[in-house]
Amino acid sequence: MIVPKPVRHESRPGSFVLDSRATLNADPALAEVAAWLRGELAPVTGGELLPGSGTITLTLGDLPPEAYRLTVGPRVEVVAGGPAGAFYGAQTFRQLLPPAAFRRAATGPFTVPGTYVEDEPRFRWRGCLLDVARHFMTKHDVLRFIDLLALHKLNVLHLHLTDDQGWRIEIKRYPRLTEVGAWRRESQTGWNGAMDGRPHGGYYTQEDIREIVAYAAQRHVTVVPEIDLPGHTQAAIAAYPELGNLGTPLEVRTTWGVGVNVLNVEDATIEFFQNVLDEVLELFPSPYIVLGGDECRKDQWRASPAAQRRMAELGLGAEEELQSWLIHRFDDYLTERGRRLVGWDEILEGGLAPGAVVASWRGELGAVAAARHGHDVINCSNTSLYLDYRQGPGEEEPVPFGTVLTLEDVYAFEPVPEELRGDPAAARVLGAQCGIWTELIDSSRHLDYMAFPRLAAFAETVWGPAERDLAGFRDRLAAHLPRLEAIGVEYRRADGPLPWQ
Ligand code: TNX
Repeated sequence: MIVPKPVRHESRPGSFVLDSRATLNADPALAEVAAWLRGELAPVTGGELLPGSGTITLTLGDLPPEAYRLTVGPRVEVVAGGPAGAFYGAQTFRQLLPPAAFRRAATGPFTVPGTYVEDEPRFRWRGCLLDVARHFMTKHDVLRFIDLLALHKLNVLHLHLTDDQGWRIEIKRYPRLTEVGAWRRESQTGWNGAMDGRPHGGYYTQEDIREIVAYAAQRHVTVVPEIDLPGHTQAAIAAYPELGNLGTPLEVRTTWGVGVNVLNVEDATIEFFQNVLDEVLELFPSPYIVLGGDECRKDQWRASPAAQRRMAELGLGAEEELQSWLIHRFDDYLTERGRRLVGWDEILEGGLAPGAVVASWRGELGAVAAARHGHDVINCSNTSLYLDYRQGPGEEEPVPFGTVLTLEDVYAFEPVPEELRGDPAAARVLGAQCGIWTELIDSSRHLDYMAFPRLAAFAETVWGPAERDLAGFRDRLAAHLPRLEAIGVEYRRADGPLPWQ
């Protein structure tokens, strides 16, 4: 009962016993995977899982990089196309152990029934966005979350690092971004009076970021940073008022919703963010960098003589074109440095920058349009994948946010939008991504509740075949939930929340 469901999974005669006598041999190219597996199995094996007669072996074979074959009999053999495949094979092996093996203090020996698994993912972008701007998650919480993504064979953590309500990454050249921008004061107003209003803050130092990126890389998760602009920038403007349009100081925003404060379009502002990006690129090896582009209100540009002058100089007729011009400049900047810009689907408005990848969130229309124009697309549809939405209609749900998105809704999701099926443009869909926006999620505990088990359903949709089998998924989930429990994940129970909120 593996989650996500492998391509092929059969029983075989015999069994394997995992105890302190087990040994682990790995191809040198898989040394990191072996080190990780030794660490994960240490509570079960009671020690080192040293190289020896090779009761567990990790080897390379002629397969795609993320594919693996796992055979369990008197020995355990993982044959993989590359380190990622070996890692997924090892993750599958862990799931063949009893749930107790996921405890930090586990007592073996554990017997694993004879098994053969053949597996590889359908999509290469299997992502989850975590908004650490609205509510900061500690480094420890992020590392733990990366382990949970990896357990489900997800491979992208999109970290939403900046927004109106907080700037969460240290930038050495501009210390006020975190000295000022990472902290918001107490307030009584807001969209959700019950949970908003407390003073709040926090940020990651560059050392923290390096650690997060390296930890994720060991687990074959790419951390894709987002610096949201030109909207969602009030925290940055609070730190450096010259970035805004008003010429008067602002504070880090203490309410939710789409704000009016956006960046100005001066050369100095573009240069400021290019300098920020220089540090970001240094920290994140990700080929993809997200620069937002979402929900940018144009009111201030309409009212600003400087913005209007710029539009006249550039011969632009509408403010949407001004945003598009700005995004093009950043697209050029990233392209020159060998990276690709990802933007939310609003970057389609006013003309899409040539190399840009579209993260389509407002349903799937953006995904269809961008793919047909030859752009790579990540399906982030809010109607299927926004895990900040409530999981049931009940009064006792901890999130007053209106839309209901059940486990079954997520499981029914298909990464390739219906309109693109059978169209060669479907090949432009790199994959899909859940969104965990945290206006109303203020702890790791609450994050667990919103993410699980819906993230397990998502993993099946983006790893496994296009066909859905809800009954089969329910069975797999019944076997999987005790693993989450052993890890200490407070997932949502089928009958609703426990009264901890
Ligand atoms: C829309 S998705 C947003 C976020 C909010 C989210 C709440 C996107 C690109 N923008 O700023 O947090 O809705 O669900």
